Amino acid sequence: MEDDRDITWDDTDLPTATRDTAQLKADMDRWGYCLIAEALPPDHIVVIRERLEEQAEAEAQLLADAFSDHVNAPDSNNQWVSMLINKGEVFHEAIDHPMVRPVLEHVLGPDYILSETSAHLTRPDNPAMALHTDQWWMPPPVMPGERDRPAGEITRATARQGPLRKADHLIAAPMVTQTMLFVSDFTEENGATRLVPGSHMTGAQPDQSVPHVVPSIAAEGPAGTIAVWEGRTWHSAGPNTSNEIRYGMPTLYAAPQMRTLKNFTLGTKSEVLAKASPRMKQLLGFKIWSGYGASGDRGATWARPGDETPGELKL
Ligand SMILES: O=C(O)CCC(=O)C(=O)O
Repeated sequence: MEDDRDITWDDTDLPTATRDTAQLKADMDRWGYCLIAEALPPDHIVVIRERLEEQAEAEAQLLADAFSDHVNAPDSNNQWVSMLINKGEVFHEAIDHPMVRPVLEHVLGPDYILSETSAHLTRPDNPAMALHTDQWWMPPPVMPGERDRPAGEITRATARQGPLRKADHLIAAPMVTQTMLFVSDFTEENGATRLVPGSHMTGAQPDQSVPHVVPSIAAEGPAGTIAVWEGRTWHSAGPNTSNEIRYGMPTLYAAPQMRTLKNFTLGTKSEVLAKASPRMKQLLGFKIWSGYGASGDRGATWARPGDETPGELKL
């Protein structure tokens, strides 16, 4: 028998792609995800796609680890192209998109940083990825005196799993949010991202079985759409049963106190940094947040390389 903790949905209630910011925020609150319609025009998508195809092909040919991946099953037929920040200015608008900003601010607050800027290509026969959240590392809240889970001990494999039911205890806040730019049309057949509506309320990580044992929906839509989901929402890449490659561009954002998936302060190429606006430098993690992220200068606004900051001083 259903009760008010069960998470179920009527397809007609679920988010549809929109450009109405109030609706996007409401969808995030209620369902843990939203879809931004026509975020980038077709001509921009063509340029992004061409750059991505070229980069992915070159990495597949030139980099030995192009297909290595700790998230996907060994029989995967997919490819991640990471650190897109360094791989073409064509990607930069999608990384800091004006329609994504209010949604990020709604979920994470006014300050957030980039955690990853990547592309995910799933090829024909690529199986579904295991369902997961983007904050599997979050220690579950406990009652005073209850033994907590030491934060540094949690791994993807040992994160606490639970059923698709609204939690009856305190749950953690979202600390990250992910966007997915559809660089090709996303269809159920070509492996559109699977999302579990309402799963952000479970306070738990999903069962990681493939094929999935939990119901989900395919985030379908034309190229140029951006899907946004928050850090607690269960999701994965869907299986690609079509004969075409699915091109997606996931970008992960984190609250400013987090360690990020990619180390942009070290990994951003100097020529990219030289052209970066203050806003982009902030996203890359160079702006000090409440004293965190500083690199040695007291009271500074921006971190500087260690070699430019005071070291051992002698009188
Ligand atoms: O490629 C997808 O559809 C999903 C990617 C994903 O799950 C992730 O980046 O966390």
